[in-house]
Amino acid sequence: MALTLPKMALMNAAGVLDETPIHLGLLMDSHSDSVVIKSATILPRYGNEEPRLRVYYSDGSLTSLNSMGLPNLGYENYVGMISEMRSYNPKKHITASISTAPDPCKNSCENPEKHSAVGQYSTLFDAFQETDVDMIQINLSCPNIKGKPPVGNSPETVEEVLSKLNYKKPWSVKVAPYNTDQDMFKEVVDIVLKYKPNAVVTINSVPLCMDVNVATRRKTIRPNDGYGGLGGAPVLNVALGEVNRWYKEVKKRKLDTEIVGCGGITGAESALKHIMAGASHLEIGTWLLAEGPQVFAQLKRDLFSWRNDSGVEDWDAIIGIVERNPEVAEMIKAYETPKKS
Ligand code: RRO
Repeated sequence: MALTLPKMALMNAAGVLDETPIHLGLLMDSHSDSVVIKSATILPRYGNEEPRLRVYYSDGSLTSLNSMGLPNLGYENYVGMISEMRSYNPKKHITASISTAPDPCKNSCENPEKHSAVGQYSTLFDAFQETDVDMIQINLSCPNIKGKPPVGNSPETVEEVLSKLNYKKPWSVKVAPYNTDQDMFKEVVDIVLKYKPNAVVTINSVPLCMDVNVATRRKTIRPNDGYGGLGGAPVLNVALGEVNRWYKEVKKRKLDTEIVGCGGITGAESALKHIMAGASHLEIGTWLLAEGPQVFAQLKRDLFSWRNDSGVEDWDAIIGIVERNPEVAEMIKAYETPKKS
């Protein structure tokens, strides 16, 4: 099924302001084009111990560090909210997000099969497919489950999961940055794109990052020995590399899969970098956390005024333009290379 999203749709990054009905209501009222619901698991979860989230300026750059640990109300609660969200604003595109968790049955399982990664994703995917959501995002990249690497770090599990789902609605995958493991990137790209998702969302937060509070001389978050997922301005260039690499893989295979750029968008300039690298939709995380849902109206206004001023008639003309402009890239390189006098 085709995506029903207009080009250059703006939405919250999964996990930001999307866990409770009050938060979802604020997003429904915002100028976002889609509302993404917090990644849902089989059972409700409190998540990791606090403090588990920091949003701060690091030498002037808006940054976030989180080890939330998948706090969510459990899929049955979100399934129950969707018809109300739909009737509140019938035009808003709604995306459900799903994730596995360890011990979904709290060790009292009579049917362990059902609680394997495949079993969990299938249950969640089927449940949201029965609702009125427009898209289902399969989160393969939660970095913050103690002792459990993200599912997307195991190409075999990704294959097993994607091969078993019964696709009826538009769907996407949310992936981790693979910039430090080229072999894994190649394997995961081949598997994911074989199943022709409607969209690939890249990147999730950058795992195993840490911050230090200089005043207290301590790590700033508690779970996982202080390590968590980094977001905000410092991850922009990692995200641009990943958006561009996925974009090229999609084009190579002549697929319709769209790239949703996520990571380091804190204004129109970083958003335009994502678009020119290959993103046709954008997810906002840290900036939304810091400044609230008005960021969607601000970004939309600034992007459209840039497009007007630049005489760009439609977004397609500019999405992935860096790939069609190699000679310009060369020109810029020559211009920027410092010359010895
Ligand atoms: O809840 C989290 O700790 C979390 C998730 Br599920 C995710 O996908 N990405 C992230 O940075 N945090």
